[in-house]
Amino acid sequence: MLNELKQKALKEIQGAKDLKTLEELYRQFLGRKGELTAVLRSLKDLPEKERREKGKLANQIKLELENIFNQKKSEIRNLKSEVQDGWIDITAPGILPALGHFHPITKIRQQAEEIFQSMGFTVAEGPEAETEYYNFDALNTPPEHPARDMTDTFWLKNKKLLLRTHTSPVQIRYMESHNPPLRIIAPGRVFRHEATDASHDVQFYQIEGLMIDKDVSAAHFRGILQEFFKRFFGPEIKIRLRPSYFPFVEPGFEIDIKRGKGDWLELMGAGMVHPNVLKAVKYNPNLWQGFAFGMGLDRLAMIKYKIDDIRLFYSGDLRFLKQF
Ligand code: FA5
Repeated sequence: MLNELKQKALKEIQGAKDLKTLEELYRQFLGRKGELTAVLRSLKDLPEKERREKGKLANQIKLELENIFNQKKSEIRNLKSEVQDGWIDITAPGILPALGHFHPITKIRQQAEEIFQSMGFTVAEGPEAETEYYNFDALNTPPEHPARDMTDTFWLKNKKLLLRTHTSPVQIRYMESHNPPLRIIAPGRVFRHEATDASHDVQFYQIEGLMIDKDVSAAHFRGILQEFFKRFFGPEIKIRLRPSYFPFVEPGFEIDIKRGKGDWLELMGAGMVHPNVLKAVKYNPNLWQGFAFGMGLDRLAMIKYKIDDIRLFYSGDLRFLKQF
């Protein structure tokens, strides 16, 4: 009888494919209420001789089975993954692979592009290393012009190129190769050799805007601007236009924005395209007119995400970047 029990146990243990089944088998044979345990318990009621013989055999079988159990257990464990055990704990929290994501400035750029594109603007681009002609001269800013000192320029070693100080040169490049009417935005990186503070960095992003048509007025500009801000920020945004000066526009404005109870922050320069700029690209200023603007993308992001120091965007600090 004991040998039959042993054969049965051995067969079933060998057939076990996962730890759970193995545990159940252990309980069935060797557990507190197990079949072999029951035999061992019943020994005390047997006459001494029989008890000794049967006891010896039962203990031997017990040891044998325990060894087999342990062997089988490590065998199954060596099958590596739980998937191979045929048992997956679907309630266990998974380990997510670390996913990258867009930089906050990229997100803001994409959102702004989408809004302008829906208003009929196409996206244009220009080089970051620019010539003096596109960055200054064609924008009505000849070498002796005092406005050249408005921004401190990084000149490249050969002195033939500079790092563009604004995205306005893209206006010229685009108008040179396209006929009016046109509507473009030109997002991109710009560089200025100046001291940094909470709202100024030596490299930052702008979005240039340009619309040229037969009768475009400052009222069109205001309308486009209001629509953009309403869609970008929602209704709680306030806009303030101040008269200002840029050589490539006349009249010129600066636009500040304020969100909720926050402070006013200068966001962009803008104005009606100067006739000299139109002449530089061989457009007839008596026929064509338009507006242009240059918006600080970082400043837009600062207001949207309530960031009080622009330098955080380029700090490479993952604790900061992971929030977006
Ligand atoms: C210009 O760069 C003009 N090209 C804008 C323009 C375009 C005027 C077309 C008229 C027509 P300004 O230097 O003010 O203008 O810069 C424009 C915006 O860039 C600022 O309003 C501000 O939002 C952002 N900006 C300027 N300097 C910095 C800086 N150091 N760090 C971060 N953002 C800056």
